[in-house]
Amino acid sequence: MNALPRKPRILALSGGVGGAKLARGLTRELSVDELIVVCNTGDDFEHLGLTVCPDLDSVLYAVAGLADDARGWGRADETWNFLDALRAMDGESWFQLGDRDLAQHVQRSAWLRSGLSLSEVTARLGRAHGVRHSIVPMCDEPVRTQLRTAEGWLDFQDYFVRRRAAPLVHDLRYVGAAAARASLAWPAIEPQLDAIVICPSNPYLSIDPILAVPDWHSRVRERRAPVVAVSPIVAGDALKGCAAKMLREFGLAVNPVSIARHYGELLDALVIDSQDAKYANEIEQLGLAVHVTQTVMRNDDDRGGLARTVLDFARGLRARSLASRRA
Ligand code: FO1
Repeated sequence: MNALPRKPRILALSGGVGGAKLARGLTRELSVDELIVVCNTGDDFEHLGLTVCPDLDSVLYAVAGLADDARGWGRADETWNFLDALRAMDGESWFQLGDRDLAQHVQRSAWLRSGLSLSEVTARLGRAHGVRHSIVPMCDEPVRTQLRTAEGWLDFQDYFVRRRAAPLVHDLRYVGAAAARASLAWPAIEPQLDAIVICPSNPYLSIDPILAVPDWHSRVRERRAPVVAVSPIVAGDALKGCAAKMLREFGLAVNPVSIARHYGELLDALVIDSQDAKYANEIEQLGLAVHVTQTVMRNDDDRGGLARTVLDFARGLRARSLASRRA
């Protein structure tokens, strides 16, 4: 396994897609000793006998420069021979596995079957792709996100991909999270942290599963460094995925104020998009610091730029809180 940085400055919590973009930006701004990215594994599932870890893979592929940016998941320059052959046999083709991506799932599953932990397997996959930064699963035990819908409890991928996120969602649960242990030893890391960054990922589907692991929840709650989130909601919508749909179904406004309220006391500050500047006051009234900037990441310049902005903002907050503690 890659040695984890002993003195990381930034711990990022991430899902796939939007989170992976900021994670890539952070790896461009921070050295391998300064960053750890903790990924959601609540989306993981067993499919065709393979263990598929979509968010870990989205982050690994994004950081390695292998991601398909337009699709938001899987690899660029993909071919689909396996899927076509499977379809011709009337196999389970609702979840699209590209040929190159398939190799990742086959190799991961073989390593897991040989007894390696998901953390070790992820480090090996990262090394194989030339990733030097630490990208770790939130825990080694399986955790599975399920949604209570009008059709009953559904497994995440069944809801999200097979049913195209159409069923109305009433509730969520993260099966296995309560008994899971965080993948990282904390005492060695915490004192050096400048900030915990919550990437612009779906709070219910990507960040809450991480926080449902009791170790992660207490670490975030008892942090010394500021927790800074980037809103996944921009101009009344989610850039990708179903965060906006879920907010609506829970009777909440689709704006960054709902994101701030959702994280509540776990959050010190929120970065919101310039298009949502009008919400800054309302969020400040909740006791949070706010930074308004362009958060939409179309290319690597945007990803690096947003990472820089978030880091400067977080370090400013950290310096202010240290100064006020000294005063
Ligand atoms: N998302 C889809 O909407 N359709 C797919 O067929 C699909 C396949 C897929 C294969 C590998 C992988 O790593 C991710 C894949 N995703 C697909 C994305 C994934 O289901 C979700 O985007 C994430 O779990 C949400 O972060």
